[in-house]
Amino acid sequence: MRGAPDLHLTDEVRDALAEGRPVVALESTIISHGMPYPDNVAMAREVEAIIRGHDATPATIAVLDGVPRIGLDDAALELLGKGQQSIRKVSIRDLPYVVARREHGATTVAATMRLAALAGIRVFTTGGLGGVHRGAATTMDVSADLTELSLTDVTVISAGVKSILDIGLTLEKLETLGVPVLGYRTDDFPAFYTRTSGYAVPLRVDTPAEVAALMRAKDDLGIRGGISLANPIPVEDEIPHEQIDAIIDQALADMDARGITGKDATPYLLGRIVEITGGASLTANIALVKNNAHLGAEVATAFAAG
Ligand code: PSU
Ligand code: MN
Repeated sequence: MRGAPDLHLTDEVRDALAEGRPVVALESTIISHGMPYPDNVAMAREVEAIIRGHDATPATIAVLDGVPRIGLDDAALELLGKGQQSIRKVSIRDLPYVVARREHGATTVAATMRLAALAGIRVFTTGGLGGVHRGAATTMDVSADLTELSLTDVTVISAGVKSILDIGLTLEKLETLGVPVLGYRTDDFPAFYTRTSGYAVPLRVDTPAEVAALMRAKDDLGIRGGISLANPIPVEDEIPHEQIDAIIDQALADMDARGITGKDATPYLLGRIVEITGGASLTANIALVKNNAHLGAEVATAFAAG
């Protein structure tokens, strides 16, 4: 018989959890594979500061030398941000591999959710969720983020799903998987760079307390799995559809021309969109991640208060 997983929690995260204080999980694929250096490290630090500003405790999650880390120090953020291609992108299937080989790994939404849940953290904020890729009818490329949302009791705050994915199919898949998809103060499901996607949000909430109440109701009903809370990018940071749609189409065409598929698809597309927009997409991405951190801290606080 094997024992409990060997997780390493920082003292501040361990203390906060033991005392029932709010803790917010953060992922590391966004650091190693979602943004260029050094903006990625600056973003990671700012997001932690925002969460601390709400009197909540940030727990950025990654695997270092095979040990799942719940809470990272500054040197670890720098390592993950600078390492980029030398740091493996770790989704659920990759977790046992990097642990067994004592490698470093930057965790996706799916892997971060699983490690957060193992540590007892219920709220997680990020930028964008993975989903059903365009053309999935033939490629079958559907992010493990979606299956993880059906399994693991963590509320994930994102700015919705960007249109590098098939937003309609992603929402259908989440319905099939039984995942509550909540729009925060919106009736239209947000599309990451834009506040609207043209798809109605399945359920709407207007306060962090409503999200916390829904989490408790789900627990009481014995319904396992996560919640997707979609928080639109602030109006002033939005990139209009007229601008971003053509750029995303261009990035998708470039990806196909280069034959890039599978786990490399999302990082390639994000990087290419930053290139084509001359950095404007990165500015928007950082703004929405920070916006989500505020909401994540509020939700964690409301849940801890219950
Ligand atoms: N979307 C973003 N930035 C990101 C990601 C998605 O805007 O960094 C990352 C997240 O870690 C997400 C992962 O979990 O990409 C999804 O990858 P895949 O599609 O290979 O499952
Ligand atoms: Mn994929």
